[in-house]
Amino acid sequence: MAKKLKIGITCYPTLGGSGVVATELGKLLAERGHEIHFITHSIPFRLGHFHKNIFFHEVEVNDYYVFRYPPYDLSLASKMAQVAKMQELDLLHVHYAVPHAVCAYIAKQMAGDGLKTVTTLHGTDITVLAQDESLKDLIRLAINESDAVTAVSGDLIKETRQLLDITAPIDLTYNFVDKRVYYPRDVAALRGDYAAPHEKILMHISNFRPVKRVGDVIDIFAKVSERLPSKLLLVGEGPELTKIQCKIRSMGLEDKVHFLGKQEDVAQVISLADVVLLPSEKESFGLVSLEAMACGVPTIGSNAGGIPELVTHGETGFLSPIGDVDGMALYAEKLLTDDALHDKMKQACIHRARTEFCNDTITSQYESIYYRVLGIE
Ligand code: GMT
Repeated sequence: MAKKLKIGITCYPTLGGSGVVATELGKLLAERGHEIHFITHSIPFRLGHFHKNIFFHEVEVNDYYVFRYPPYDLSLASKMAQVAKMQELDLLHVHYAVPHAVCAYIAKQMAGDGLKTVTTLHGTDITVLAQDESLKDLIRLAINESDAVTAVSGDLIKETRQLLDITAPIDLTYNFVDKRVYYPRDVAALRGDYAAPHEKILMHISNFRPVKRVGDVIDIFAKVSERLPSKLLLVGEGPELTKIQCKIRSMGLEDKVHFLGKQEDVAQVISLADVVLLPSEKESFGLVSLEAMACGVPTIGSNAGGIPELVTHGETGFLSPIGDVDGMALYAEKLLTDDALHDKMKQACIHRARTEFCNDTITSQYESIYYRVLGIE
Protein backbone atom coordinates (compact mmCIF):
# COMPACT_ATOMS: atom_id res chain seq x y z
CA MET A 1 0.00 0.00 0.00
CA ALA A 2 1.34 3.44 -0.94
CA LYS A 3 2.48 5.67 1.90
CA LYS A 4 -0.15 8.04 3.29
CA LEU A 5 1.11 11.60 3.04
CA LYS A 6 0.96 14.72 5.16
CA ILE A 7 0.08 17.54 2.81
CA GLY A 8 -0.19 21.29 3.44
CA ILE A 9 -2.62 23.09 1.11
CA THR A 10 -2.73 26.84 0.60
CA CYS A 11 -5.33 28.55 -1.58
CA TYR A 12 -7.67 31.53 -1.64
CA PRO A 13 -10.17 30.10 0.82
CA THR A 14 -13.10 32.43 0.31
CA LEU A 15 -13.45 32.93 -3.42
CA GLY A 16 -12.89 31.67 -6.92
CA GLY A 17 -12.53 28.42 -8.77
CA SER A 18 -8.97 27.89 -7.57
CA GLY A 19 -10.15 27.85 -3.95
CA VAL A 20 -12.95 25.45 -4.82
CA VAL A 21 -10.59 23.06 -6.63
CA ALA A 22 -8.01 23.19 -3.81
CA THR A 23 -10.61 22.54 -1.12
CA GLU A 24 -12.36 19.73 -2.99
CA LEU A 25 -8.99 18.13 -3.71
CA GLY A 26 -8.06 18.32 -0.03
CA LYS A 27 -11.33 16.62 0.93
CA LEU A 28 -10.85 13.85 -1.62
CA LEU A 29 -7.24 13.25 -0.50
CA ALA A 30 -8.39 13.07 3.12
CA GLU A 31 -10.95 10.44 2.12
CA ARG A 32 -8.04 8.44 0.68
CA GLY A 33 -6.31 8.50 4.07
CA HIS A 34 -3.86 11.36 3.58
CA GLU A 35 -3.54 13.98 6.32
CA ILE A 36 -4.47 17.41 4.99
CA HIS A 37 -3.45 20.71 6.58
CA PHE A 38 -5.08 23.81 5.13
CA ILE A 39 -2.89 26.86 5.80
CA THR A 40 -4.87 30.01 4.96
CA HIS A 41 -6.38 33.14 6.51
CA SER A 42 -9.91 31.67 6.80
CA ILE A 43 -11.59 28.28 6.74
CA PRO A 44 -12.15 27.33 3.07
CA PHE A 45 -15.81 28.00 2.24
CA ARG A 46 -16.39 24.62 0.61
CA LEU A 47 -14.82 22.62 3.46
CA GLY A 48 -18.17 21.44 4.85
CA HIS A 49 -18.34 18.71 7.45
CA PHE A 50 -15.75 17.59 9.97
CA HIS A 51 -13.25 15.02 8.74
CA LYS A 52 -10.67 13.44 11.02
CA ASN A 53 -7.87 13.82 8.44
CA ILE A 54 -8.44 17.54 7.81
CA PHE A 55 -6.83 20.30 9.87
CA PHE A 56 -6.97 24.07 9.53
CA HIS A 57 -4.11 26.42 10.48
CA GLU A 58 -5.07 30.09 10.51
CA VAL A 59 -2.58 32.65 9.26
CA GLU A 60 -2.62 35.68 11.52
CA VAL A 61 -1.23 38.89 10.16
CA ASN A 62 0.93 41.22 12.21
CA ASP A 63 -0.52 44.69 11.74
CA TYR A 64 2.03 46.70 13.70
CA TYR A 65 1.36 50.44 13.24
CA VAL A 66 4.42 51.12 11.08
CA PHE A 67 3.05 48.85 8.35
CA ARG A 68 1.10 50.67 5.69
CA TYR A 69 0.22 47.22 4.27
CA PRO A 70 0.20 44.40 6.88
CA PRO A 71 2.48 41.70 5.40
CA TYR A 72 0.15 38.72 4.89
CA ASP A 73 2.61 37.03 2.54
CA LEU A 74 5.38 36.94 5.17
CA SER A 75 3.02 35.65 7.85
CA LEU A 76 1.81 32.97 5.45
CA ALA A 77 5.35 31.85 4.54
CA SER A 78 6.27 31.72 8.20
CA LYS A 79 3.12 29.75 9.10
CA MET A 80 3.77 27.31 6.25
CA ALA A 81 7.27 26.63 7.60
CA GLN A 82 6.01 26.26 11.19
CA VAL A 83 3.25 23.83 10.22
CA ALA A 84 5.65 21.90 7.97
CA LYS A 85 8.06 21.42 10.87
CA MET A 86 5.52 20.78 13.64
CA GLN A 87 3.34 18.42 11.59
CA GLU A 88 6.24 16.88 9.64
CA LEU A 89 4.59 17.63 6.31
CA ASP A 90 5.82 15.77 3.24
CA LEU A 91 4.88 18.58 0.92
CA LEU A 92 3.09 21.86 0.39
CA HIS A 93 0.62 22.11 -2.47
CA VAL A 94 -0.15 25.73 -3.30
CA HIS A 95 -2.90 26.92 -5.59
CA TYR A 96 -2.43 30.17 -7.52
CA ALA A 97 1.11 31.40 -7.98
CA VAL A 98 0.75 34.83 -6.40
CA PRO A 99 1.70 34.98 -3.60
CA HIS A 100 1.29 31.33 -2.62
CA ALA A 101 4.10 29.80 -4.72
CA VAL A 102 6.46 32.56 -3.59
CA CYS A 103 5.52 31.93 0.06
CA ALA A 104 6.09 28.19 -0.42
CA TYR A 105 9.56 28.95 -1.77
CA ILE A 106 10.38 31.00 1.35
CA ALA A 107 8.86 28.33 3.63
CA LYS A 108 11.05 25.71 1.99
CA GLN A 109 14.17 27.76 2.75
CA MET A 110 13.02 27.96 6.37
CA ALA A 111 11.88 24.36 6.80
CA GLY A 112 14.67 22.66 4.91
CA ASP A 113 15.02 20.82 1.64
CA GLY A 114 13.08 17.78 2.80
CA LEU A 115 9.91 19.78 2.24
CA LYS A 116 8.71 19.50 -1.35
CA THR A 117 6.46 22.05 -3.06
CA VAL A 118 3.84 21.63 -5.76
CA THR A 119 2.30 24.68 -7.47
CA THR A 120 -0.95 24.60 -9.42
CA LEU A 121 -1.46 27.48 -11.84
CA HIS A 122 -5.11 28.42 -12.26
CA GLY A 123 -5.23 31.13 -14.90
CA THR A 124 -5.21 34.76 -13.99
CA ASP A 125 -2.05 34.20 -11.92
CA ILE A 126 -0.41 33.81 -15.35
CA THR A 127 -2.72 35.35 -17.96
CA VAL A 128 -3.12 38.61 -16.02
CA LEU A 129 -0.49 38.86 -13.27
CA ALA A 130 2.49 37.48 -15.21
CA GLN A 131 1.94 40.30 -17.74
CA ASP A 132 2.82 42.75 -14.96
CA GLU A 133 6.54 43.46 -15.24
CA SER A 134 6.74 44.12 -11.50
CA LEU A 135 5.64 40.53 -10.76
CA LYS A 136 6.89 38.58 -13.76
CA ASP A 137 10.37 37.65 -12.49
CA LEU A 138 9.01 36.73 -9.08
CA ILE A 139 6.39 34.40 -10.60
CA ARG A 140 9.06 32.84 -12.84
CA LEU A 141 11.31 32.24 -9.81
CA ALA A 142 8.48 30.66 -7.80
CA ILE A 143 7.56 28.36 -10.70
CA ASN A 144 11.16 27.35 -11.37
CA GLU A 145 11.76 26.62 -7.69
CA SER A 146 8.66 24.41 -7.29
CA ASP A 147 9.35 20.68 -7.28
CA ALA A 148 6.37 20.21 -9.59
CA VAL A 149 4.10 22.62 -11.43
CA THR A 150 0.68 21.79 -12.73
CA ALA A 151 -1.76 23.84 -14.80
CA VAL A 152 -5.48 23.37 -15.35
CA SER A 153 -5.44 23.33 -19.16
CA GLY A 154 -3.13 22.77 -22.09
CA ASP A 155 -3.75 26.35 -23.12
CA LEU A 156 -2.54 27.63 -19.75
CA ILE A 157 0.62 25.51 -20.06
CA LYS A 158 1.25 27.05 -23.48
CA GLU A 159 0.66 30.58 -22.23
CA THR A 160 2.90 30.04 -19.17
CA ARG A 161 5.73 28.86 -21.39
CA GLN A 162 5.30 31.77 -23.79
CA LEU A 163 4.98 34.51 -21.17
CA LEU A 164 7.62 33.32 -18.74
CA ASP A 165 10.03 31.24 -20.85
CA ILE A 166 9.52 28.24 -18.59
CA THR A 167 11.17 25.13 -19.98
CA ALA A 168 10.67 22.77 -17.01
CA PRO A 169 7.85 20.23 -17.35
CA ILE A 170 4.34 21.38 -16.39
CA ASP A 171 1.78 18.65 -15.65
CA LEU A 172 -1.73 19.00 -17.00
CA THR A 173 -4.30 18.55 -14.22
CA TYR A 174 -7.77 19.53 -15.38
CA ASN A 175 -10.37 20.81 -12.96
CA PHE A 176 -12.74 18.09 -11.77
CA VAL A 177 -16.18 17.66 -10.22
CA ASP A 178 -17.31 15.26 -7.54
CA LYS A 179 -19.92 13.16 -9.31
CA ARG A 180 -21.59 12.40 -5.96
CA VAL A 181 -22.48 16.10 -5.72
CA TYR A 182 -22.74 17.25 -9.34
CA TYR A 183 -25.52 15.37 -11.15
CA PRO A 184 -28.86 16.56 -12.62
CA ARG A 185 -30.98 17.44 -9.59
CA ASP A 186 -34.76 17.24 -9.58
CA VAL A 187 -35.67 20.91 -9.45
CA ALA A 188 -39.15 20.71 -11.00
CA ALA A 189 -40.74 22.24 -7.89
CA LEU A 190 -38.24 25.14 -7.80
CA ARG A 191 -38.28 25.99 -11.48
CA GLY A 192 -41.74 27.56 -11.30
CA ASP A 193 -40.36 30.27 -9.00
CA TYR A 194 -38.24 31.60 -11.86
CA ALA A 195 -39.90 30.75 -15.17
CA ALA A 196 -43.27 29.73 -16.61
CA PRO A 197 -43.45 26.17 -18.02
CA HIS A 198 -43.09 27.39 -21.62
CA GLU A 199 -40.06 29.58 -20.85
CA LYS A 200 -36.42 28.55 -21.17
CA ILE A 201 -33.85 29.39 -18.51
CA LEU A 202 -30.43 30.81 -19.44
CA MET A 203 -27.91 31.17 -16.62
CA HIS A 204 -24.61 32.88 -15.94
CA ILE A 205 -22.52 32.20 -12.83
CA SER A 206 -19.35 34.13 -12.10
CA ASN A 207 -17.45 36.58 -9.94
CA PHE A 208 -18.66 39.45 -12.18
CA ARG A 209 -15.17 40.58 -13.12
CA PRO A 210 -14.46 42.30 -16.47
CA VAL A 211 -12.83 39.11 -17.89
CA LYS A 212 -16.20 37.36 -17.66
CA ARG A 213 -17.82 39.82 -20.14
CA VAL A 214 -21.14 39.77 -18.30
CA GLY A 215 -22.29 42.60 -20.61
CA ASP A 216 -22.16 40.04 -23.45
CA VAL A 217 -24.37 37.73 -21.38
CA ILE A 218 -27.02 40.45 -21.28
CA ASP A 219 -26.69 41.17 -25.02
CA ILE A 220 -26.99 37.48 -25.87
CA PHE A 221 -30.02 37.11 -23.62
CA ALA A 222 -31.68 40.24 -25.08
CA LYS A 223 -31.45 38.74 -28.57
CA VAL A 224 -32.66 35.30 -27.45
CA SER A 225 -35.58 36.68 -25.45
CA GLU A 226 -36.83 38.65 -28.47
CA ARG A 227 -37.28 35.38 -30.31
CA LEU A 228 -38.02 32.91 -27.51
CA PRO A 229 -39.92 33.12 -24.19
CA SER A 230 -37.07 32.94 -21.68
CA LYS A 231 -35.60 34.09 -18.39
CA LEU A 232 -32.03 34.88 -17.37
CA LEU A 233 -30.72 33.85 -13.94
CA LEU A 234 -27.55 35.64 -12.76
CA VAL A 235 -25.66 33.94 -9.95
CA GLY A 236 -22.72 35.39 -8.00
CA GLU A 237 -21.50 38.89 -7.37
CA GLY A 238 -18.48 41.09 -8.03
CA PRO A 239 -17.25 44.47 -9.19
CA GLU A 240 -19.30 44.64 -12.42
CA LEU A 241 -22.64 43.82 -10.80
CA THR A 242 -23.94 47.38 -10.46
CA LYS A 243 -22.99 48.21 -14.05
CA ILE A 244 -24.84 45.08 -15.19
CA GLN A 245 -27.92 45.98 -13.16
CA CYS A 246 -27.95 49.41 -14.84
CA LYS A 247 -27.56 47.82 -18.30
CA ILE A 248 -30.48 45.47 -17.64
CA ARG A 249 -32.67 48.39 -16.57
CA SER A 250 -31.68 50.55 -19.53
CA MET A 251 -32.56 47.69 -21.90
CA GLY A 252 -35.94 47.18 -20.18
CA LEU A 253 -35.11 43.58 -19.26
CA GLU A 254 -35.62 43.76 -15.49
CA ASP A 255 -38.78 41.58 -15.54
CA LYS A 256 -36.91 38.82 -17.35
CA VAL A 257 -33.76 38.70 -15.21
CA HIS A 258 -33.41 37.25 -11.71
CA PHE A 259 -30.38 37.96 -9.51
CA LEU A 260 -29.67 35.07 -7.18
CA GLY A 261 -26.47 36.42 -5.61
CA LYS A 262 -23.85 34.04 -4.23
CA GLN A 263 -25.12 30.49 -3.83
CA GLU A 264 -23.70 27.57 -1.84
CA ASP A 265 -25.52 24.68 -3.49
CA VAL A 266 -24.29 25.25 -7.04
CA ALA A 267 -25.42 21.84 -8.34
CA GLN A 268 -29.00 22.56 -7.31
CA VAL A 269 -28.95 26.04 -8.85
CA ILE A 270 -27.32 24.97 -12.13
CA SER A 271 -29.85 22.18 -12.55
CA LEU A 272 -32.49 24.91 -13.06
CA ALA A 273 -30.82 26.02 -16.30
CA ASP A 274 -31.38 24.91 -19.89
CA VAL A 275 -28.11 26.50 -20.93
CA VAL A 276 -25.18 28.22 -19.23
CA LEU A 277 -23.54 31.27 -20.85
CA LEU A 278 -19.75 31.74 -20.53
CA PRO A 279 -18.59 34.40 -23.02
CA SER A 280 -15.32 35.13 -21.14
CA GLU A 281 -12.42 37.17 -22.45
CA LYS A 282 -10.00 34.88 -20.57
CA GLU A 283 -10.73 31.51 -19.05
CA SER A 284 -7.99 29.02 -18.37
CA PHE A 285 -10.56 26.27 -17.81
CA GLY A 286 -14.07 27.41 -16.79
CA LEU A 287 -14.98 25.33 -13.74
CA VAL A 288 -18.58 26.54 -13.80
CA SER A 289 -19.03 25.08 -17.24
CA LEU A 290 -17.82 21.70 -15.96
CA GLU A 291 -20.18 21.92 -13.00
CA ALA A 292 -23.00 22.64 -15.45
CA MET A 293 -21.90 19.82 -17.73
CA ALA A 294 -22.02 17.33 -14.86
CA CYS A 295 -25.58 18.47 -14.15
CA GLY A 296 -26.50 17.91 -17.81
CA VAL A 297 -26.49 21.57 -18.83
CA PRO A 298 -24.67 22.54 -22.06
CA THR A 299 -22.57 25.72 -22.31
CA ILE A 300 -22.67 28.41 -24.95
CA GLY A 301 -19.60 30.53 -24.70
CA SER A 302 -16.44 31.94 -26.17
CA ASN A 303 -13.52 29.89 -27.40
CA ALA A 304 -11.13 31.70 -25.03
CA GLY A 305 -8.20 29.94 -23.35
CA GLY A 306 -8.94 26.41 -22.20
CA ILE A 307 -12.73 26.46 -22.80
CA PRO A 308 -12.45 24.39 -26.03
CA GLU A 309 -10.59 21.66 -24.08
CA LEU A 310 -13.66 21.36 -21.87
CA VAL A 311 -16.62 22.18 -24.12
CA THR A 312 -16.64 20.13 -27.32
CA HIS A 313 -18.19 22.40 -29.94
CA GLY A 314 -21.38 20.81 -31.34
CA GLU A 315 -21.39 17.99 -28.76
CA THR A 316 -21.52 19.46 -25.27
CA GLY A 317 -22.21 23.07 -26.24
CA PHE A 318 -21.39 25.70 -28.82
CA LEU A 319 -18.45 28.10 -28.94
CA SER A 320 -17.94 31.35 -30.85
CA PRO A 321 -15.10 33.89 -30.99
CA ILE A 322 -14.86 36.28 -28.02
CA GLY A 323 -17.44 39.06 -28.39
CA ASP A 324 -19.54 37.32 -31.05
CA VAL A 325 -22.84 37.86 -29.25
CA ASP A 326 -24.86 37.36 -32.45
CA GLY A 327 -23.30 33.94 -33.01
CA MET A 328 -23.81 32.89 -29.38
CA ALA A 329 -27.45 34.07 -29.46
CA LEU A 330 -28.08 32.04 -32.65
CA TYR A 331 -26.54 28.95 -31.04
CA ALA A 332 -28.69 29.45 -27.93
CA GLU A 333 -31.82 29.71 -30.07
CA LYS A 334 -30.84 26.59 -32.04
CA LEU A 335 -30.27 24.60 -28.85
CA LEU A 336 -33.33 25.84 -27.01
CA THR A 337 -35.78 25.23 -29.85
CA ASP A 338 -34.67 21.68 -30.66
CA ASP A 339 -35.61 19.29 -27.82
CA ALA A 340 -33.90 16.31 -29.45
CA LEU A 341 -30.63 18.24 -29.82
CA HIS A 342 -30.88 19.51 -26.24
CA ASP A 343 -31.46 16.01 -24.90
CA LYS A 344 -28.56 14.61 -26.93
CA MET A 345 -26.24 17.32 -25.63
CA LYS A 346 -27.45 16.81 -22.07
CA GLN A 347 -26.50 13.11 -22.19
CA ALA A 348 -23.15 13.93 -23.84
CA CYS A 349 -22.44 16.51 -21.12
CA ILE A 350 -23.09 14.07 -18.26
CA HIS A 351 -20.99 11.37 -19.92
CA ARG A 352 -18.05 13.69 -20.65
CA ALA A 353 -18.01 15.22 -17.16
CA ARG A 354 -18.11 11.78 -15.51
CA THR A 355 -15.43 10.24 -17.69
CA GLU A 356 -12.93 12.97 -18.62
CA PHE A 357 -13.18 15.21 -15.53
CA CYS A 358 -14.04 12.74 -12.83
CA ASN A 359 -12.85 13.35 -9.25
CA ASP A 360 -11.28 9.89 -8.94
CA THR A 361 -9.10 10.26 -12.04
CA ILE A 362 -7.83 13.76 -11.33
CA THR A 363 -7.20 13.05 -7.63
CA SER A 364 -5.08 10.06 -8.68
CA GLN A 365 -3.14 12.31 -11.06
CA TYR A 366 -2.30 14.71 -8.24
CA GLU A 367 -1.39 11.79 -5.99
CA SER A 368 1.09 10.43 -8.56
CA ILE A 369 2.68 13.86 -8.87
CA TYR A 370 3.15 13.93 -5.07
CA TYR A 371 4.73 10.46 -5.05
CA ARG A 372 6.95 11.45 -7.97
CA VAL A 373 8.37 14.56 -6.25
CA LEU A 374 8.89 12.57 -3.06
CA GLY A 375 10.68 9.83 -4.95
CA ILE A 376 8.09 7.22 -3.90
CA GLU A 377 7.32 4.67 -6.62
O1 GMT B 1 -11.35 34.47 -12.46
C1 GMT B 1 -11.87 33.51 -11.93
O2 GMT B 1 -12.81 32.91 -12.41
C2 GMT B 1 -11.29 33.04 -10.62
C3 GMT B 1 -10.07 32.20 -10.92
C4 GMT B 1 -9.56 31.69 -9.61
O3 GMT B 1 -8.43 31.98 -9.32
O4 GMT B 1 -10.25 31.02 -8.89
O5 GMT B 1 -10.45 31.15 -11.78
C5 GMT B 1 -9.42 30.53 -12.49
O6 GMT B 1 -9.25 29.24 -11.92
C6 GMT B 1 -10.34 28.33 -12.11
C7 GMT B 1 -10.01 27.03 -11.39
O7 GMT B 1 -8.89 26.41 -11.94
C8 GMT B 1 -10.58 28.13 -13.61
O8 GMT B 1 -11.65 27.22 -13.81
C9 GMT B 1 -10.92 29.49 -14.24
O9 GMT B 1 -11.06 29.32 -15.64
C10 GMT B 1 -9.80 30.48 -13.97
N1 GMT B 1 -10.23 31.83 -14.40
C11 GMT B 1 -9.64 32.46 -15.44
O10 GMT B 1 -8.76 31.98 -16.11
C12 GMT B 1 -10.21 33.80 -15.75
